[in-house]
Amino acid sequence: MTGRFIVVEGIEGAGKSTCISVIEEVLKEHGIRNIEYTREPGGTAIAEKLRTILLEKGDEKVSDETELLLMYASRVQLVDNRIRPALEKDCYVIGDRHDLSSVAYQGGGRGISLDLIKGLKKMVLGDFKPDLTVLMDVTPEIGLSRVDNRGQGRDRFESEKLEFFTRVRNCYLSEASSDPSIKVIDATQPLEQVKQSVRTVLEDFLCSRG
Ligand code: T5A
Repeated sequence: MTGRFIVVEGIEGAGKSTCISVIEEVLKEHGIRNIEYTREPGGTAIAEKLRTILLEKGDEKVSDETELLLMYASRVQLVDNRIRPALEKDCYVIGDRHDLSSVAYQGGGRGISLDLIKGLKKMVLGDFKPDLTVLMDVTPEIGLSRVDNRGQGRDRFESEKLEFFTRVRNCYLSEASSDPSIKVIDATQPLEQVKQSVRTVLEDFLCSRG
């Protein structure tokens, strides 16, 4: 595959949308026009139905294992139907979340064994992984206050307690410490500085790829 898969990760309100717009800007400045956008969970007709099930607040409790399996069901639909075909056509794919979200939320947050999650990933997606992951790092206090400032209420995940997001964040940072393809951005900085940090990461990535 000749395309590149760039993923943006982070807890709620970390500023992933801002990061995605900077990545798009830098790619275009480098003359890259073939860009596809994805979000997870979601991104295909079936995966969007799974997204609705996963995010809505209902009376029936979603078991942690159900949540994990639905996340992967959605991901496989997206990788098979959109991401791999786009990469094969030399596209750059910018993903709003991918596999690392399952490690951080279902592993770190819910407490499901990381070995189990990584085994499941290997079984359904093999060695498929992003070329670059930009991890927008904020404290849960800041992230959730930004979510609340939007005034759109909280979905099923956003309604979790602060401690849940602290575990998610710690798991993200722990994974980043052992994987050089994950670049951490201090997303508590003022917006202009955050944008500059993302820009630097992208420029370095494109430079290293020649
Ligand atoms: N999930 C997902 C799992 O549990 N497992 C998985 O495997 C996967 C794939 C997805 C949910 O599913 C979970 C994680 C999620 O809970 P979603 O709607 O896609 O749900 O949720 P998010 O991805 O978290 O989307 P958000 O919109 O909440 O987060 P963003 O995109 O990071 O937030 P963004 O960019 O809109 O920024 C939030 C606000 O902050 C401001 C922005 O202007 C915006 O208003 N802001 C800043 N303000 C000040 N200074 C800065 N530096 C700022 N940066 C942004």
